[in-house]
Amino acid sequence: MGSASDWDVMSAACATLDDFGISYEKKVLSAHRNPGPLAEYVKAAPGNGTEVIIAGAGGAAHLPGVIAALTTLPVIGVPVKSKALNGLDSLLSIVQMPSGIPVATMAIDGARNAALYAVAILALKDSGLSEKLQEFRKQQSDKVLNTTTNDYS
Ligand code: RP5
Repeated sequence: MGSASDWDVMSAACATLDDFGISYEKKVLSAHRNPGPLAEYVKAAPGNGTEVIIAGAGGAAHLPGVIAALTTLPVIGVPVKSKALNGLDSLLSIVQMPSGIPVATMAIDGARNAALYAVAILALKDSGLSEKLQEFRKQQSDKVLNTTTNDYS
């Protein structure tokens, strides 16, 4: 994430990865305040076993795009809601990538979905994880189907 102030939002990604038993590293590095260390970190990522990068940032949210420019690992961007423009600035900064350097852009504050998207990518080559993801979807579906009027009236 671009700042420790993003943690309130990005912690949902970690919680979801924990639920699926996926190991991860969480790190604060800013595209603007730490460009050099960020580049070193991203370039080293494939060598330490990183397979997917989730990048959350707000405002002039260039972090996911800069990371995507530095690596061919899949990058999932989370636009963090900003104070000034409610996250619209973050969303547009992340989603409008130039052709050739994609970032999979989630909803504003969509850290949980970012983790689920990472799980889906990792599940392509991990049958156990794929089963967990399918079970998660089934439970989610059942929860909706088992909703009664008592739950909302
Ligand atoms: C972005 O600026 C960060 O991702 C954060 O969302 C926003 C504000 O950062 P702080 O000023 O709170 O460190 O780079």
